Amino acid sequence: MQLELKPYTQCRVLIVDDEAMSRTILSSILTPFFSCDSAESGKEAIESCKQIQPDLVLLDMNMPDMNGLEVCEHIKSMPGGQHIPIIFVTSTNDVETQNACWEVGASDFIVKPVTSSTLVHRIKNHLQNKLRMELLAKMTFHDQLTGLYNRLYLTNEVPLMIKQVARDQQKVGLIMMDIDYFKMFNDRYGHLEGDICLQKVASAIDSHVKRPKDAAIRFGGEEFILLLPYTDLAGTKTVADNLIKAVYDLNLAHDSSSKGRVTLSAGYCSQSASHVLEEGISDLIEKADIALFEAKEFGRNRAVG
Ligand code: GH3
Ligand code: MG
Ligand code: MG
Ligand code: MG
Repeated sequence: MQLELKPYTQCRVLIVDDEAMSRTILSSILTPFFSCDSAESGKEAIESCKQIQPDLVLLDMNMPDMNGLEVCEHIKSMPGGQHIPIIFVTSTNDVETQNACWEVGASDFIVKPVTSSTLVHRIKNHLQNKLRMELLAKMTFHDQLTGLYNRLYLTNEVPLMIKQVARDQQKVGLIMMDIDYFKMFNDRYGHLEGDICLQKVASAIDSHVKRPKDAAIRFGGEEFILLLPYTDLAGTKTVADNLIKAVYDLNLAHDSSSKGRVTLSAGYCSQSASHVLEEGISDLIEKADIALFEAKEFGRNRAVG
């Protein structure tokens, strides 16, 4: 997993101002340090936020279509918008205006004319905080070795997603996977090769994540879960069979296994999301686990539902 903060030059700063001269001045100050985009109205700013997901917004207060306060409120209510720092840059410097900015969620307030170096450093500070928070969130919910989601994600974030699927009266599919004879793999090739094998298998599983709400999770040592919202049993079976084949096709040597290569076994199930909400995600996991046990019993390298 990538644990470094991206460089400032890759951070997207959106400059919002209705006056062309202001946009030009701000752009020329900031372009050497950040990746800048600009918008000349409130509506355009909101559209840009949807399109490019900026890392920070510099926002003018007085604009003809929407004032800065309205734009700020709107951005803060968009998905992911609450994490975008918004800095007001304005010539209006009275206490009421400043307070109104803080109330709608401003991260900072800078009075025109701006001092170039102060502006650049303030932006850098806000960006650093944002990037650190993003990194922490990523570390909290991801497994370090494989980069897949971890169990904390499963227990803390997945129930929220299942609630949405229940509201839509749809099903949730779950595939529980376990690498076959992995203890023998470690014994034969060593623990470090074992780690590399885990990464390759995880990446094969991750490549089956097709939709934004699908989630590949490292459940334990060599056990993985693929969670498929809005998927019935037939759909879940198709994905499970494809996964078994994908890992087989990696053709990773494992001469202590009967197949001569690394293989996967899987158990799968699908249930209505409202049932999962009532019984808990552990019920779904248990069902898949029982099916996984059968897959092992029936000879491994297969999916059972
Ligand atoms: P089965 O086919 O029945 O699943 O047998 P198995 O050997 O795969 O299952 P077992 O549960 O006996 O062994 C799992 C092994 O996975 C043992 C453990 O050392 C290894 N393992 C767990 N986590 C890691 C890890 O992070 N890295 C490596 N290299 N090995 C791990
Ligand atoms: Mg203006
Ligand atoms: Mg296991
Ligand atoms: Mg195993």
